[in-house]
Amino acid sequence: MKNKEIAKILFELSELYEMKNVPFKPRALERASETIDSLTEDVIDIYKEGGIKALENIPGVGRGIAERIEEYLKAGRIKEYENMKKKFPVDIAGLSSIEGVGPKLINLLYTRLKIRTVLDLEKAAEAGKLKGLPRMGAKLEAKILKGIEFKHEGGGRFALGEVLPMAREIKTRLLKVRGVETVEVAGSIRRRPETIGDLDFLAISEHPAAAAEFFARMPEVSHVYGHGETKVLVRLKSGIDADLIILPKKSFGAALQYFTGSKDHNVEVRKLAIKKGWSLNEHGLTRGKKMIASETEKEIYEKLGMDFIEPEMRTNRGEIEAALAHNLPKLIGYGDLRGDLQVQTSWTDGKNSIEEMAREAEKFGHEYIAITDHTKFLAMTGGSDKKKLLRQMAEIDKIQKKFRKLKILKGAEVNIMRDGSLDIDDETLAKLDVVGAAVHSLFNLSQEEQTARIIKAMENPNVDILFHPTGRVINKRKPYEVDMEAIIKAAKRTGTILEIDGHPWRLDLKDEHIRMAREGGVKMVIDTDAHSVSEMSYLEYGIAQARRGWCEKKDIINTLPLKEFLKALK
Ligand code: DGT
Ligand code: CA
Ligand code: CA
Ligand code: ZN
Repeated sequence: MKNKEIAKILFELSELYEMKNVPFKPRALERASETIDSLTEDVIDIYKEGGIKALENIPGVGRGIAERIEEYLKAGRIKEYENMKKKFPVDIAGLSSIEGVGPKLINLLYTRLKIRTVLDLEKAAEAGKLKGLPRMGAKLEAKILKGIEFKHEGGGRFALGEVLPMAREIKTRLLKVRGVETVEVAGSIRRRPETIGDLDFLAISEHPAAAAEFFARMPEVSHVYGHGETKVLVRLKSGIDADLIILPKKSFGAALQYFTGSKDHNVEVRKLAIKKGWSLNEHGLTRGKKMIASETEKEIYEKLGMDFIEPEMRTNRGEIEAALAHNLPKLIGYGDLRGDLQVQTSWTDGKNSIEEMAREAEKFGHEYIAITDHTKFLAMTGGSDKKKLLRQMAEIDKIQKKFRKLKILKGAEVNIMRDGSLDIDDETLAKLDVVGAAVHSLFNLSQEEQTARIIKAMENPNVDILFHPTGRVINKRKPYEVDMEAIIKAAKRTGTILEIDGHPWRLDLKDEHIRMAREGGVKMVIDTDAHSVSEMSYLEYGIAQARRGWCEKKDIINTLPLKEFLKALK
């Protein structure tokens, strides 16, 4: 799939034109970049099926952009981009990902200080060199340093949602290579944490050389670090590293267990082997020279006296003890949800209509979907006031008639104000089926004030769900200060449901809070926070998050049929 690469080039092109103060072009390129980035369909397939005409049918893609995409698909490059890049050899995407850095500044940084990378920028900021630039004060310099620091804390790691589709795509292609019998993506990807350092592929093949050759020559590879007979290490154009290890079938389980990690989990498992006088490594579980188990992970865990531990739980936070005592939770499954509960539409800042979102929900086999557009305090999204909400409710009644099985629930994502009140009156809220409340302002309040404000909102009998309870955005914004223990207690007392927001940039609640909520007897929902039909596939990230928080089916109320689900709300 080339979508990500194309989206990145279009984005950089838009910034390059913006630096030159070219009108209109930058916006058009940026819009096209965003759409292509969120397409579920592969641009290559679209092109193969319908040529340049089909490309032009992608929303936001006009003739000019379609031609550029065609050029990239045919020649593997876009001449215009390469020429501009030659004159301006700067890591634009990297620099723009820092809070406070835009195209104008990137231009200034390069022409005045020859800054090309985030590292160059960091050095210059630390040396106090930025202050001397026009329109650049100490305050902006400090903001940039803070932005860089926050990025470092993420360690340059990629969000799971950025790399999982790519990993799956590579796996599919590897499976077609001659002699390849099995491929697994091991490492962190298999455990589904929020961010990923690099990709670890394992394959069984009778012709390791063919698989290795294929992997090293994949079109998305930008650099080959090493290419042996059974091991290949590469960097991909998207900036992430990937390894492939090719193994014989008989040791695949041991290798999969070893390379799935986490390292902390493995260390503890190996200790159990050592206690028995055995040894465990990527080749197998052995007693002296005798092989005890190696072909499947399950055998290895069983021989060590444990139940099989799902990859999402392998963090060494109690799962080994639970597996030895045979009381691991039976985790919620990836097919267990019956509906999506946070969905924005073109009534506010979503890209698709209510009907389009509902059709997509049908495709997923959902029984219900809640339409939860923003409300008026979020003015920039066109948030609904009372009148608009009432109009939308009437519209939903109309659209509902076109659907036989799917129930379209009327909802809203209301804003929690400073004093814990909401931006829509209770009488109107009472008419909705589902009300989610969220903090979208005043992220810097003290923990005491923030917590009190949220609890006040939870006490409102119309508030069913607390949306994205900590407000963090992965690699971009820290969570606000909030006492999660107090929130969980309040959820229990008031019967408020906590959301596990599956949007890959949010994943909020996070795993440890999910576990706390579950142990506190609080129910949760998993939803997508989708702003377009393509984002409705994000449920799987929410489910992974719930599994990492040890959730069973009964902990998540949108596993229930519609009637019971509605009863579980306030
Ligand atoms: P990442 O890539 O940072 O998101 O995280 P991982 O877990 O994929 O880490 P990575 O790619 O360095 O290594 C893949 C797996 O290999 C890791 O989860 C566990 C295993 N592994 C790597 N190094 C060691 C080690 O020194 N000891 C043990 N027991 N396992 C290791
Ligand atoms: Ca890895
Ligand atoms: Ca690795
Ligand atoms: Zn929104």
